[in-house]
This record gives sequence, C-alpha cells and structure tokens, in this order.
Amino acid sequence: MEGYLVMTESAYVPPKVWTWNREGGGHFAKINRPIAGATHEKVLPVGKHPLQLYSLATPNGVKVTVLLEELLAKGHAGAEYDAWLINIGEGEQFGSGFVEVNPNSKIPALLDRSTDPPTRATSWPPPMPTVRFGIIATTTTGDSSR
Ligand SMILES: N[C@@H](CCC(=O)N[C@@H](CS)C(=O)NCC(=O)O)C(=O)O
Repeated sequence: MEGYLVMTESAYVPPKVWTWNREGGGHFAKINRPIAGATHEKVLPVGKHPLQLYSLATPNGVKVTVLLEELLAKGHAGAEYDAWLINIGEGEQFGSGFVEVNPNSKIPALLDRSTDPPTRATSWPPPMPTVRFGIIATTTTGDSSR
C-alpha cells in the first residue's frame, strides 16, 4: 500500500484500572507523573520586564515566544519579555516556583507581573495566544484592531 501508513501493532486496549508504568512509553512517559504538584523547592528567576516567560524550545514551548516576537516585530513594545529556560527533561517543570505559575507543570508558562497580583497566563487553560494578544494589544497601544 504505497503512500499509506500500515499499522503493524495490535490496537491499544486500556486497562480497567490504570497504573503508572514509569519505565514504559519512552523518554517523555518517564518525566510525566500521574500526580500534580511540586517535587522540589526552586524559586524562579525574574528579569526586568513585566512579562516573564518560562519555557524550552519544544514545538509547544516556542509558541509563546513566536507570539511575543511577532508582536514586537509589529511594534508592540509591551510584549518585551524575559525568557528563562525550564528543562523539562530534568524535571524543572516540577519546581515549586514553576508549579506556582502553572500547576499543570506544562511549558510554556507566562507570568505578567504588571498586575497585582501577577497574572498567570498558561495554555492549559485558557488558550494563551488569544488571552495574551488581547491584553498586550490593549495595554500597549489601546488599539486592538491591528
Ligand atoms: N496545550 C499546551 C501543551 C503544552 C505541553 O504539552 N508542553 C509539554 C512540552 S511540549 C510539557 O510541558 N511537558 C512537560 C510535562 O508534561 O511534564 C500547548 O499547546 O502549548
């Protein structure tokens, strides 16, 4: 069947009661856990801009960087940000500071420190680009039509 992907493995049958197979499922299954929360204390670094981005250059991790860079290229100075590396391969998404910003322990996570208290903008939920674009567009130029 040229041009088609042929599935050779049998269909996945979910177990009645799920158990965590830490070693199964490859690299990313190993870093995921069936429970939420911090595994260790780690204060996040904070830079000079209101927007603090905590992420890593994975396909999902670059989404907010792309958004902010597009806004900056369009002249939205309010989209200036400090970017900090969260190495999910090393479990840094389970540090206490990161979990405070995003309890789901997923990158990318964005913190807006221009509000009191700071606004936690993470993509799970709500969809971050929509929320962030609205906030950035209205707070930087007052013109959200561009
Ligand atoms: N819905 C989110 C998903 C974010 C997501 O899945 N991030 C992954 C990396 S690409 C992550 O943080 N994984 C770490 C973990 O699950 O512990 C999005 O589209 O940005």
